[in-house]
Amino acid sequence: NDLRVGVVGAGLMGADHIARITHRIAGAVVSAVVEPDAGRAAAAAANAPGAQAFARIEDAIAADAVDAVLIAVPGQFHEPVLVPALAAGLPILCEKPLTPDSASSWRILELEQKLARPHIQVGFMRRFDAEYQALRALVASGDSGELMLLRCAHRNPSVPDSYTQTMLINDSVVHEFDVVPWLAGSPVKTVEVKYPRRNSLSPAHLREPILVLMELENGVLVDVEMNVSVQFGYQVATEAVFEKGLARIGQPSGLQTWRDGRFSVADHVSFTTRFAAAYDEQIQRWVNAVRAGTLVDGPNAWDGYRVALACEAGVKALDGGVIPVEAPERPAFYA
Ligand code: ISE
Repeated sequence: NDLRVGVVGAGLMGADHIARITHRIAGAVVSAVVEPDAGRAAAAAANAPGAQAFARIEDAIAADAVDAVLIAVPGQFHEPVLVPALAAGLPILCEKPLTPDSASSWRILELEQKLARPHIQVGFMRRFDAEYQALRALVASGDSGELMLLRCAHRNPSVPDSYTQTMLINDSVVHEFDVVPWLAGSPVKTVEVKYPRRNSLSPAHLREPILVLMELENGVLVDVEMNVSVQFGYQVATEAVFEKGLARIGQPSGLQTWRDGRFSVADHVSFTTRFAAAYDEQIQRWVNAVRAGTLVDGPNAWDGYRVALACEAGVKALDGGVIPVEAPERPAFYA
Protein backbone atom coordinates (compact mmCIF):
# COMPACT_ATOMS: atom_id res chain seq x y z
CA ASN A 1 0.00 0.00 0.00
CA ASP A 2 1.20 3.48 -0.82
CA LEU A 3 2.12 5.65 2.15
CA ARG A 4 -0.53 8.37 2.55
CA VAL A 5 1.41 11.61 3.16
CA GLY A 6 -0.24 14.75 4.49
CA VAL A 7 1.69 17.82 3.36
CA VAL A 8 1.33 20.79 5.70
CA GLY A 9 1.98 24.06 3.92
CA ALA A 10 1.71 24.57 0.16
CA GLY A 11 4.15 27.46 -0.24
CA LEU A 12 7.38 27.21 -2.24
CA MET A 13 8.74 24.07 -0.55
CA GLY A 14 5.37 22.45 0.15
CA ALA A 15 4.24 22.79 -3.46
CA ASP A 16 7.62 21.45 -4.61
CA HIS A 17 7.29 18.39 -2.35
CA ILE A 18 3.68 17.78 -3.43
CA ALA A 19 4.74 17.67 -7.09
CA ARG A 20 7.73 15.50 -6.15
CA ILE A 21 5.70 12.92 -4.24
CA THR A 22 3.04 12.75 -6.96
CA HIS A 23 5.39 12.55 -9.94
CA ARG A 24 8.74 11.18 -8.81
CA ILE A 25 8.51 9.26 -5.55
CA ALA A 26 7.60 5.57 -5.47
CA GLY A 27 5.41 4.11 -2.73
CA ALA A 28 3.71 7.31 -1.58
CA VAL A 29 0.80 9.56 -2.48
CA VAL A 30 -0.22 12.98 -1.22
CA SER A 31 -3.47 12.13 0.57
CA ALA A 32 -4.01 15.49 2.26
CA VAL A 33 -2.94 19.09 1.80
CA VAL A 34 -3.18 21.21 4.93
CA GLU A 35 -3.18 24.85 3.84
CA PRO A 36 -5.50 27.59 5.07
CA ASP A 37 -4.76 29.82 2.04
CA ALA A 38 -7.39 28.83 -0.54
CA GLY A 39 -5.35 30.01 -3.55
CA ARG A 40 -2.29 28.02 -2.57
CA ALA A 41 -4.40 24.97 -1.71
CA ALA A 42 -6.08 25.07 -5.12
CA ALA A 43 -2.76 25.49 -6.95
CA ALA A 44 -1.29 22.53 -5.03
CA ALA A 45 -4.36 20.33 -5.67
CA ALA A 46 -3.49 20.31 -9.39
CA ASN A 47 -0.37 18.27 -8.51
CA ALA A 48 -2.11 16.02 -6.00
CA PRO A 49 -5.13 14.42 -7.60
CA GLY A 50 -7.27 12.78 -4.95
CA ALA A 51 -5.79 14.70 -2.02
CA GLN A 52 -8.25 16.01 0.55
CA ALA A 53 -7.93 19.65 1.61
CA PHE A 54 -7.82 20.62 5.29
CA ALA A 55 -7.25 23.91 7.09
CA ARG A 56 -5.62 22.29 10.16
CA ILE A 57 -3.49 19.17 10.75
CA GLU A 58 -5.83 18.18 13.59
CA ASP A 59 -8.67 17.83 11.06
CA ALA A 60 -6.61 15.61 8.75
CA ILE A 61 -5.68 13.39 11.69
CA ALA A 62 -9.28 13.21 12.94
CA ALA A 63 -10.42 12.20 9.41
CA ASP A 64 -7.81 9.40 9.41
CA ALA A 65 -6.53 10.84 6.12
CA VAL A 66 -2.76 10.47 6.68
CA ASP A 67 -0.15 7.81 7.58
CA ALA A 68 2.72 10.33 7.77
CA VAL A 69 3.20 14.10 7.80
CA LEU A 70 5.51 16.35 5.81
CA ILE A 71 5.79 19.79 7.44
CA ALA A 72 6.64 22.61 5.04
CA VAL A 73 5.25 25.69 6.78
CA PRO A 74 7.75 28.32 8.01
CA GLY A 75 9.79 27.31 11.09
CA GLN A 76 7.82 29.38 13.61
CA PHE A 77 4.74 27.26 12.79
CA HIS A 78 6.39 23.84 13.16
CA GLU A 79 5.71 23.23 16.85
CA PRO A 80 1.89 23.50 16.58
CA VAL A 81 2.00 20.85 13.84
CA LEU A 82 4.64 18.62 15.43
CA VAL A 83 2.73 18.38 18.72
CA PRO A 84 -0.53 16.85 17.39
CA ALA A 85 1.34 14.72 14.83
CA LEU A 86 3.55 13.24 17.57
CA ALA A 87 0.51 12.75 19.82
CA ALA A 88 -1.06 10.75 16.99
CA GLY A 89 2.15 8.68 16.70
CA LEU A 90 2.70 9.70 13.07
CA PRO A 91 6.11 9.65 11.33
CA ILE A 92 7.19 13.17 10.37
CA LEU A 93 9.50 14.77 7.83
CA CYS A 94 9.95 18.33 9.12
CA GLU A 95 11.51 20.97 6.88
CA LYS A 96 14.38 22.90 8.50
CA PRO A 97 14.62 24.22 11.14
CA LEU A 98 13.08 21.76 13.59
CA THR A 99 11.77 24.78 15.52
CA PRO A 100 13.07 28.37 15.78
CA ASP A 101 14.99 27.96 19.07
CA SER A 102 16.54 25.35 21.35
CA ALA A 103 13.90 25.63 24.12
CA SER A 104 11.06 24.71 21.75
CA SER A 105 13.22 22.01 20.10
CA TRP A 106 13.84 20.55 23.56
CA ARG A 107 10.08 20.42 24.20
CA ILE A 108 9.70 18.43 20.96
CA LEU A 109 12.48 16.02 22.02
CA GLU A 110 10.65 15.42 25.31
CA LEU A 111 7.39 14.63 23.51
CA GLU A 112 9.09 12.39 20.95
CA GLN A 113 10.80 10.37 23.67
CA LYS A 114 7.37 9.21 24.88
CA LEU A 115 7.17 7.15 21.69
CA ALA A 116 8.94 3.82 21.18
CA ARG A 117 11.51 5.25 18.73
CA PRO A 118 12.37 8.50 16.92
CA HIS A 119 9.58 9.62 14.57
CA ILE A 120 11.00 12.90 13.26
CA GLN A 121 13.38 13.42 10.36
CA VAL A 122 14.55 17.00 9.75
CA GLY A 123 14.78 18.23 6.16
CA PHE A 124 18.48 19.03 5.96
CA MET A 125 18.57 17.94 2.34
CA ARG A 126 22.25 18.67 1.70
CA ARG A 127 23.10 15.33 3.31
CA PHE A 128 21.39 13.68 0.33
CA ASP A 129 23.37 15.58 -2.32
CA ALA A 130 25.66 13.13 -4.14
CA GLU A 131 28.70 15.44 -4.01
CA TYR A 132 28.31 16.13 -0.31
CA GLN A 133 28.13 12.36 0.25
CA ALA A 134 31.29 11.83 -1.81
CA LEU A 135 33.15 14.51 0.16
CA ARG A 136 32.04 12.97 3.46
CA ALA A 137 33.28 9.56 2.29
CA LEU A 138 36.63 11.13 1.32
CA VAL A 139 36.99 12.70 4.78
CA ALA A 140 36.12 9.44 6.50
CA SER A 141 38.48 7.38 4.31
CA GLY A 142 41.55 9.39 5.26
CA ASP A 143 42.82 8.95 1.67
CA SER A 144 43.83 12.61 1.43
CA GLY A 145 45.11 12.74 4.99
CA GLU A 146 43.40 14.68 7.76
CA LEU A 147 40.90 17.42 6.95
CA MET A 148 42.15 20.83 8.12
CA LEU A 149 39.87 23.48 6.60
CA LEU A 150 36.47 23.79 4.98
CA ARG A 151 35.83 26.90 2.87
CA CYS A 152 32.11 27.22 2.24
CA ALA A 153 30.20 29.60 0.00
CA HIS A 154 26.43 29.96 0.40
CA ARG A 155 25.11 32.50 -2.07
CA ASN A 156 21.55 33.51 -2.87
CA PRO A 157 20.72 35.90 -5.72
CA SER A 158 18.41 38.00 -3.53
CA VAL A 159 15.95 37.65 -0.65
CA PRO A 160 12.47 39.03 -0.03
CA ASP A 161 11.95 42.06 2.23
CA SER A 162 10.64 39.74 4.94
CA TYR A 163 14.15 38.25 5.31
CA THR A 164 15.72 39.65 8.48
CA GLN A 165 19.30 39.92 9.78
CA THR A 166 18.95 36.93 12.14
CA MET A 167 17.64 34.84 9.21
CA LEU A 168 21.17 34.96 7.80
CA ILE A 169 21.86 32.50 10.61
CA ASN A 170 18.50 30.86 11.37
CA ASP A 171 17.26 30.41 7.81
CA SER A 172 20.48 30.11 5.80
CA VAL A 173 23.65 29.22 7.79
CA VAL A 174 21.38 26.72 9.58
CA HIS A 175 22.27 24.37 6.69
CA GLU A 176 26.02 24.66 7.34
CA PHE A 177 25.43 24.08 11.07
CA ASP A 178 23.94 20.72 10.12
CA VAL A 179 26.09 19.63 7.22
CA VAL A 180 29.54 20.75 8.42
CA PRO A 181 29.62 18.55 11.57
CA TRP A 182 28.23 15.71 9.45
CA LEU A 183 30.98 16.18 6.84
CA ALA A 184 33.83 16.66 9.29
CA GLY A 185 32.63 14.15 11.90
CA SER A 186 32.90 16.72 14.68
CA PRO A 187 30.52 19.19 16.37
CA VAL A 188 30.80 22.98 16.25
CA LYS A 189 32.70 24.35 19.27
CA THR A 190 32.65 28.12 18.64
CA VAL A 191 31.14 30.60 16.18
CA GLU A 192 32.32 34.05 15.16
CA VAL A 193 30.95 36.49 12.56
CA LYS A 194 32.95 39.05 10.57
CA TYR A 195 31.53 41.78 8.35
CA PRO A 196 33.20 42.74 5.09
CA ARG A 197 32.17 45.91 3.25
CA ARG A 198 28.39 45.93 2.96
CA ASN A 199 26.72 45.18 -0.39
CA SER A 200 24.82 48.33 -1.39
CA LEU A 201 22.39 46.08 -3.30
CA SER A 202 21.28 44.32 -0.08
CA PRO A 203 17.85 45.23 1.31
CA ALA A 204 18.28 48.36 3.47
CA HIS A 205 17.74 46.51 6.76
CA LEU A 206 20.45 43.87 6.09
CA ARG A 207 24.15 44.09 6.82
CA GLU A 208 25.66 41.43 4.63
CA PRO A 209 27.43 39.47 3.26
CA ILE A 210 28.82 37.99 6.45
CA LEU A 211 31.72 35.66 7.07
CA VAL A 212 30.92 32.98 9.64
CA LEU A 213 33.91 31.28 11.25
CA MET A 214 33.41 27.99 13.05
CA GLU A 215 35.91 26.03 15.05
CA LEU A 216 35.02 22.34 15.36
CA GLU A 217 35.81 20.14 18.36
CA ASN A 218 38.44 18.28 16.31
CA GLY A 219 40.30 21.50 15.40
CA VAL A 220 39.01 21.83 11.82
CA LEU A 221 38.37 25.50 10.94
CA VAL A 222 35.44 26.43 8.72
CA ASP A 223 34.61 29.69 6.99
CA VAL A 224 31.22 30.33 5.43
CA GLU A 225 30.59 33.24 3.11
CA MET A 226 26.88 33.89 3.63
CA ASN A 227 25.72 36.17 0.89
CA VAL A 228 22.08 36.74 0.04
CA SER A 229 22.40 39.50 -2.56
CA VAL A 230 24.90 38.05 -4.99
CA GLN A 231 22.53 38.84 -7.90
CA PHE A 232 23.80 36.40 -10.52
CA GLY A 233 22.24 33.19 -9.22
CA TYR A 234 22.27 30.53 -6.49
CA GLN A 235 25.50 28.84 -5.48
CA VAL A 236 26.45 26.49 -2.66
CA ALA A 237 30.05 25.31 -2.92
CA THR A 238 32.72 23.91 -0.61
CA GLU A 239 36.46 23.50 -0.84
CA ALA A 240 38.04 21.06 1.59
CA VAL A 241 41.74 21.37 2.42
CA PHE A 242 43.43 18.11 3.44
CA GLU A 243 46.99 17.26 4.39
CA LYS A 244 47.62 15.70 0.97
CA GLY A 245 45.29 17.59 -1.33
CA LEU A 246 42.07 19.43 -1.96
CA ALA A 247 38.50 18.58 -2.84
CA ARG A 248 35.77 20.75 -4.28
CA ILE A 249 32.02 20.31 -4.57
CA GLY A 250 29.21 22.46 -5.91
CA GLN A 251 30.91 23.77 -9.04
CA PRO A 252 28.60 24.87 -11.88
CA SER A 253 27.82 21.79 -13.97
CA GLY A 254 25.11 22.98 -16.34
CA LEU A 255 25.06 23.27 -20.11
CA GLN A 256 28.37 24.54 -21.56
CA THR A 257 28.08 26.85 -24.52
CA TRP A 258 30.56 28.57 -26.80
CA ARG A 259 29.18 31.53 -28.68
CA ASP A 260 30.19 34.98 -29.87
CA GLY A 261 33.72 34.49 -28.57
CA ARG A 262 32.55 33.50 -25.09
CA PHE A 263 32.46 30.25 -23.13
CA SER A 264 29.75 29.88 -20.50
CA VAL A 265 28.29 27.29 -18.14
CA ALA A 266 24.71 27.46 -16.92
CA ASP A 267 24.38 27.83 -13.15
CA HIS A 268 21.39 27.64 -10.80
CA VAL A 269 19.19 30.51 -9.72
CA SER A 270 17.32 28.74 -6.91
CA PHE A 271 17.79 26.05 -4.27
CA THR A 272 14.79 24.21 -5.71
CA THR A 273 16.83 23.23 -8.79
CA ARG A 274 20.30 23.18 -7.16
CA PHE A 275 19.11 20.60 -4.66
CA ALA A 276 16.30 18.95 -6.66
CA ALA A 277 18.04 15.58 -6.79
CA ALA A 278 18.90 15.81 -3.09
CA TYR A 279 15.27 16.56 -2.20
CA ASP A 280 14.13 13.59 -4.32
CA GLU A 281 16.60 11.28 -2.58
CA GLN A 282 15.69 12.63 0.85
CA ILE A 283 11.95 12.10 0.37
CA GLN A 284 12.33 8.69 -1.31
CA ARG A 285 14.52 7.39 1.50
CA TRP A 286 12.17 8.79 4.13
CA VAL A 287 9.18 7.11 2.44
CA ASN A 288 11.13 3.83 2.27
CA ALA A 289 12.09 4.10 5.95
CA VAL A 290 8.54 4.81 7.04
CA ARG A 291 7.19 1.89 5.01
CA ALA A 292 9.91 -0.36 6.45
CA GLY A 293 9.03 0.73 10.00
CA THR A 294 12.41 2.36 10.75
CA LEU A 295 10.71 5.79 10.31
CA VAL A 296 13.87 7.92 10.02
CA ASP A 297 16.76 7.70 7.53
CA GLY A 298 18.65 10.95 7.88
CA PRO A 299 19.06 13.81 10.35
CA ASN A 300 16.77 13.37 13.36
CA ALA A 301 15.28 15.69 15.97
CA TRP A 302 18.44 15.48 18.08
CA ASP A 303 20.41 16.82 15.11
CA GLY A 304 17.76 19.54 14.82
CA TYR A 305 18.25 20.44 18.47
CA ARG A 306 22.05 20.63 18.11
CA VAL A 307 21.60 22.91 15.10
CA ALA A 308 19.26 25.14 17.12
CA LEU A 309 22.00 25.53 19.76
CA ALA A 310 24.55 26.41 17.07
CA CYS A 311 22.13 28.96 15.58
CA GLU A 312 21.71 30.60 18.99
CA ALA A 313 25.48 30.99 19.22
CA GLY A 314 25.50 32.28 15.64
CA VAL A 315 22.87 34.93 16.34
CA LYS A 316 24.88 36.12 19.39
CA ALA A 317 27.99 36.19 17.21
CA LEU A 318 26.28 38.67 14.86
CA ASP A 319 26.93 41.21 17.65
CA GLY A 320 30.61 40.26 17.96
CA GLY A 321 32.81 37.89 19.91
CA VAL A 322 33.73 34.23 19.72
CA ILE A 323 30.66 32.43 21.01
CA PRO A 324 30.80 28.87 22.39
CA VAL A 325 28.12 26.38 21.32
CA GLU A 326 26.47 24.42 24.12
CA ALA A 327 27.38 20.71 23.99
CA PRO A 328 24.63 18.69 25.68
CA GLU A 329 24.76 14.94 26.36
CA ARG A 330 22.85 12.91 23.75
CA PRO A 331 19.98 10.85 25.22
CA ALA A 332 20.31 7.09 24.55
CA PHE A 333 16.98 7.31 22.68
CA TYR A 334 18.83 9.03 19.81
CA ALA A 335 21.91 6.78 19.77
C1 ISE B 1 16.21 28.99 2.35
O1 ISE B 1 15.22 28.96 3.35
C2 ISE B 1 16.87 27.66 2.25
O2 ISE B 1 16.65 26.76 3.00
C3 ISE B 1 17.95 27.59 1.24
O3 ISE B 1 18.52 26.31 1.16
C4 ISE B 1 19.01 28.61 1.60
O4 ISE B 1 20.01 28.59 0.63
C5 ISE B 1 18.41 30.00 1.70
O5 ISE B 1 19.43 30.91 2.09
C6 ISE B 1 17.28 30.03 2.70
O6 ISE B 1 16.70 31.31 2.73
